[in-house]
Amino acid sequence: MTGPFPNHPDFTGYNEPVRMECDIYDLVIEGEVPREISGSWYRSVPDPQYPPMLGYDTFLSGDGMVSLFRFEDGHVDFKMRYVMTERLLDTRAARRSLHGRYRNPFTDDPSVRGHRRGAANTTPVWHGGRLLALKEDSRAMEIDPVTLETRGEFDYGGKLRSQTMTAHPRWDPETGELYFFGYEASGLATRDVAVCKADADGQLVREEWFKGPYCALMHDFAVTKEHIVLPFMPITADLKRIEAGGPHWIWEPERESCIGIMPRDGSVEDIRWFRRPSCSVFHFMNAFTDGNKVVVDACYSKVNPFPFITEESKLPYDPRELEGALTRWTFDLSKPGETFDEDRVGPGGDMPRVADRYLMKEHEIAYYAIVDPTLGPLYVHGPVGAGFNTLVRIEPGNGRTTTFTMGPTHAFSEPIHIASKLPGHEGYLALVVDDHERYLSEAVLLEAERIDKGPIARIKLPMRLRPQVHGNWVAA
Ligand code: V55
Ligand code: FE
Repeated sequence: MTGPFPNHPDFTGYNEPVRMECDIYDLVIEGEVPREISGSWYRSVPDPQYPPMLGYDTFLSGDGMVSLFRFEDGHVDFKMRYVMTERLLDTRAARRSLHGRYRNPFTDDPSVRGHRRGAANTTPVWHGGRLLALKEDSRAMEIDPVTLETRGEFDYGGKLRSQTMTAHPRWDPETGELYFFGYEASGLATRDVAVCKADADGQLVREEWFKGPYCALMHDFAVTKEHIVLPFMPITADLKRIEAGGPHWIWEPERESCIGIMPRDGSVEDIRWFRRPSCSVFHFMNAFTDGNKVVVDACYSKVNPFPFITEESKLPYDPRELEGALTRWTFDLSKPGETFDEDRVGPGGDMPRVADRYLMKEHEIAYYAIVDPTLGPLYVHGPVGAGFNTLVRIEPGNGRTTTFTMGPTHAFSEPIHIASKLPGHEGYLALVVDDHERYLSEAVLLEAERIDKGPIARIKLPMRLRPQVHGNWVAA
């Protein structure tokens, strides 16, 4: 048996753990899935096997589950499996949770000291013929793309020196290369950051280290055809605090944000630093180089968005401070100095996506999710506590937006983009939508150019899914 989960927003409502591995053959579909859509949509879901050992742990610690919507000939099959990490194997052997605080091994049960504790719960990434389940505090876990069975830890054949790999690698569709980084590369709370590249075959061909200005929660980065953008924003770690059993991260709003830009084919010796007051960006929409300028679209927020980090920083949590905007940062490399331009291009939101054809180049069109507070009450959903209720299509060049919503009761996860083979067709968006009244989830398929027209297909599940983190589409 297992006891009940804590009565806390990270474990109640839609965040109540589901813990179910399953297969569903031929889901019920309202509407029609175009037959040209053929491939696999993988999603990563944190879903804790057991209640937290210390009474509370964040949503972000949940054991990684990978789910798969497989599209073929207008049909969709569904599959969901745990990633069999060392963390989960240890937990299952003991039939209870053995891990203490988020990213603090000093709070673990002594029986797992020295064991790997990564949960592989953030992003499924397909590269070099491998499906990787990623979490930024660890190396990748390799998954069978058809059965979702876990193959084991993946460290590029023993070549990767970094102890960690970001959950947000950046793929160059023209070269097939995967750019990534690892922070805390030499261990807990270290300032070492590894900048890495795998070639189209999935071989590690580059790994270079540098020391960041401080140890920051570097959740994402940006890459253009010519530059790599390495952001440090002051959610910071300190080894002494962690060793004393304290929180891994605290938010230090009095510190600066530092953004490092290096030539993509240059070296870490060439990083140039830019600065601004503290801010928080978890995801970058896309970035491109235009002459001397590096342009980065960021899902900007004035403060750290995670309630548990604000609480553990002993700062007051005021959701009104979460003001944000889709923000365009322009770094003019022809000018001296450490400042850069900022322009608001759209409403505050997150979970950005651009079509593969725009990756690392100027994106005329992009998609992301927002919370429209005028729609109605917000429901508990995901790690920040409130679900998105509106999907936005934006043309960042002119600020034009269109939206799609299903009302306040339906919470949106991150959209994926599926390219169409039809000439001039903008492709499709798919996202999981969670119904807070009926407690059922579904996948919704939209024409990317006309999200305001509503779904062309609603792919129904007979149960509630736990909110996902990220997903990716892999064409057949
Ligand atoms: C994030 C998610 C994580 C994590 C750190 O969305 C940051 C941001 C699901 O795990 O460990
Ligand atoms: Fe992320």
